Amino acid sequence: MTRHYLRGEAQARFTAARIDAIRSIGDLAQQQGCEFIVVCGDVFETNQLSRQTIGRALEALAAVPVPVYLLPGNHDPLEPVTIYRSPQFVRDCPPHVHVLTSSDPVTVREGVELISAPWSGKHPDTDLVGAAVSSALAGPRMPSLGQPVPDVCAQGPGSDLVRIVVGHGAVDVLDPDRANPASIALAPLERALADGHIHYVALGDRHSRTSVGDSGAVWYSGAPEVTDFREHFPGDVLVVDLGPGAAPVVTPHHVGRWVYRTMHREINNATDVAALARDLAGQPDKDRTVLRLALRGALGVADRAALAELLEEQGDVFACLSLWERHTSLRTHADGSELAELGLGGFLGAAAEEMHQQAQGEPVPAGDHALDLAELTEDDDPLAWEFSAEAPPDAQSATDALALLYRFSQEVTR
Ligand SMILES: [Mn+2]
Repeated sequence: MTRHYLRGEAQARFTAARIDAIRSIGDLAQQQGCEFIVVCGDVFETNQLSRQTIGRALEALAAVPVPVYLLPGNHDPLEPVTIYRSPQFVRDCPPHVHVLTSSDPVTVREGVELISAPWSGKHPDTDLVGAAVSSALAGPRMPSLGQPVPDVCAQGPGSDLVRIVVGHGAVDVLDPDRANPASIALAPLERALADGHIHYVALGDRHSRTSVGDSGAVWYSGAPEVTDFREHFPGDVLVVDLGPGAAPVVTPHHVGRWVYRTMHREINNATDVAALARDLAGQPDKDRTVLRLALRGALGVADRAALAELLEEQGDVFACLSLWERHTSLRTHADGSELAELGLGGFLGAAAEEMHQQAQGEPVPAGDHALDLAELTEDDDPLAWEFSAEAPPDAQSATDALALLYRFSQEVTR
């Protein structure tokens, strides 16, 4: 999974964390006495991955001490080029790792059956889970799940067979796309659960851990490592205790090591900058934290320079530190006193004076610019200075330029 905002080695560690999660899940399965693991789709980000990614995933899976069942999802469907039939996967897949390639029930052991709904392409035109459950419960007669399931079912209530449904995709009650033909219908699953025909529905696709409906038996575990800011309770896996005739006991366990966090702050003076500095310094596990800041306020030139320096320093230790542009509004005001402090003379002093005039809204004669403001832009500056070579000179750009000049001058002074 590539994240364009992760620079340098951070992307490599983000990638490695996904492999580490496999080992953590294996360790947890052993500690908790789990009989087996199901992964409900999107095991792989795409069907075209490097040999290294596939090889490392299979190495990690080989170390998992219990059987693992992998469901193809929309990212890794069973299309002709599926990763699951690639020569490397077929050759190196450990014997205790099984790919759920059809909706035929799979016996994990006597008394435990998986009803799985693998994706065979990126855009199914039907509720694959509903179809798989209908087919498994009805045997050769295959009524739609919308019909009452006959009680004469060979393995119905009263038998000791535990049936676990393994599916991928959006459940209809949570799907914003009302017209999606592939939505998983919840109501028939809840009826089948209530009637004791199935005992648990394990779902993948949502990265947020989510209990669906009121049965307590339909869950998305969420992604075992966080992938975005919008996720709720990511980084968990679910340990599910199941038995015939008993409600499932579902316990989340945290295995993820990365964190995505958003901080909103009002920044109007040196005290606010210092408070932000303390907050940033106090964040744990910075090298595994993607932090975005929503900053609002107005700062003098010196405080603005201090903020820029703070963000630059902390940007080096966080996996990623960025301003959330949509929710950031920072203005700078210049009263000239800070620049006087720096005691700039000559060319720089003249440039500073000109920028100061412009910052106060005083017009500067055309063709008489001591400094080209556009040359001061820094693409990678975390403060995202908003200069544009095409824009006419304006007071805010001049103020930002003053703040930048103040910062550079201080660095030279030190
Ligand atoms: Mn998906």
